Amino acid sequence: MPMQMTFRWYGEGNDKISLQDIKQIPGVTGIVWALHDKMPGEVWEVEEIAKVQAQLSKYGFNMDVVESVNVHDDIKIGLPTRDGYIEAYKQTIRNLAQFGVKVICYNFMPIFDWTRSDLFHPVGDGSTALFYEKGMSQDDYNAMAKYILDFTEKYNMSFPGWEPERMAKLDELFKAYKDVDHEVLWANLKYFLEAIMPVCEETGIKMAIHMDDPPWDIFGLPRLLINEENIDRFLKMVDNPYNCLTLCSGSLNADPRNNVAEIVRKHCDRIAFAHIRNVKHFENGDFSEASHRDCDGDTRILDILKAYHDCGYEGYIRPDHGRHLWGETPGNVRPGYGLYDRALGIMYMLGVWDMLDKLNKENK
Ligand code: DNO
Repeated sequence: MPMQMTFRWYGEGNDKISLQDIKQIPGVTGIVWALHDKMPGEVWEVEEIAKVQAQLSKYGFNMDVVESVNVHDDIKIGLPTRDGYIEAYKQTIRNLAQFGVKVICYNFMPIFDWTRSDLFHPVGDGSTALFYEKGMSQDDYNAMAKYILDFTEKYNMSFPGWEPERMAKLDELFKAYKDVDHEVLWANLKYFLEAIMPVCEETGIKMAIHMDDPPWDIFGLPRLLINEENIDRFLKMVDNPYNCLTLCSGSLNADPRNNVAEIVRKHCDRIAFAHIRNVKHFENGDFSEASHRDCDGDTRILDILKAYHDCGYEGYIRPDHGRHLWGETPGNVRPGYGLYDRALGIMYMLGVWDMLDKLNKENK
């Protein structure tokens, strides 16, 4: 089985891109989906999942990968209430299994999911991309959250992991996390995974943790999935074939010391889902996202694709964020998730992959 190309879609009424448009991108077999109106901790009901299945199957797409079933803060903090939320999570896994879901992508970042300081930063060619100004984002979490939430409110959007209900209680959340240092967070992650692994074994669903984005502590909050050493620790900590990675090249490579291709070669059998994204670094630690083409950024996309190919990767893959192109402006595009640059990214990846396949055959 070859690797399986997928495309993230935010759902009917929640994404301006249609399944019909996605169908025209060569090679896409599955849609990476989620029930985006669910709060962390709520069970995903069978009837709700069935609705999405009906939409996807009309176009012949599979629903094998979910991104994300978000983990409740009480689990990350380690509060006594966590057991109830873990039971709910297990029920969601069982419900998803009824529809053939194979992989759940999730993250274990305290309070915030991905963070950026500019969602539409000029790239220099007339397009824009997500941008992170290291200095600015370190200081004032309220200012950073306000920037994102003003955007989502203005354009009537919601970002996964940025639920306004949670963000309204930011100061309270920070207080609740005050004793959660790296070691406590590791222990809480282990507790969560050990509790759900039996359900994963029973249903065949792999849990694939997303890398922390950006890969360093922010606002004093600990982050774990940030480099090779910590990925090694994570996989050993719960050494189970259902405990896997969503290896996000862009998240990891925001720290230029990370060599993503090396991590692919080391842990290929535990990567259930690959996110391919290119990042350009600036000397002061800022970074901008870039096109998927190798030479447009510093992530070494060609080395990464070659590593997956050499390992015989058969998991799921998707283009990650793209630039905003050709009339994609605030208000008509989800930041990072336009149609065009992600479609170009897919063609780039498939071009590289097909050529590697061809060379392998010729050399046999
Ligand atoms: C950003 C995404 C993340 C990712 C979650 C997974 O665009 O890569 O939001 O979906 O961290 O839980």
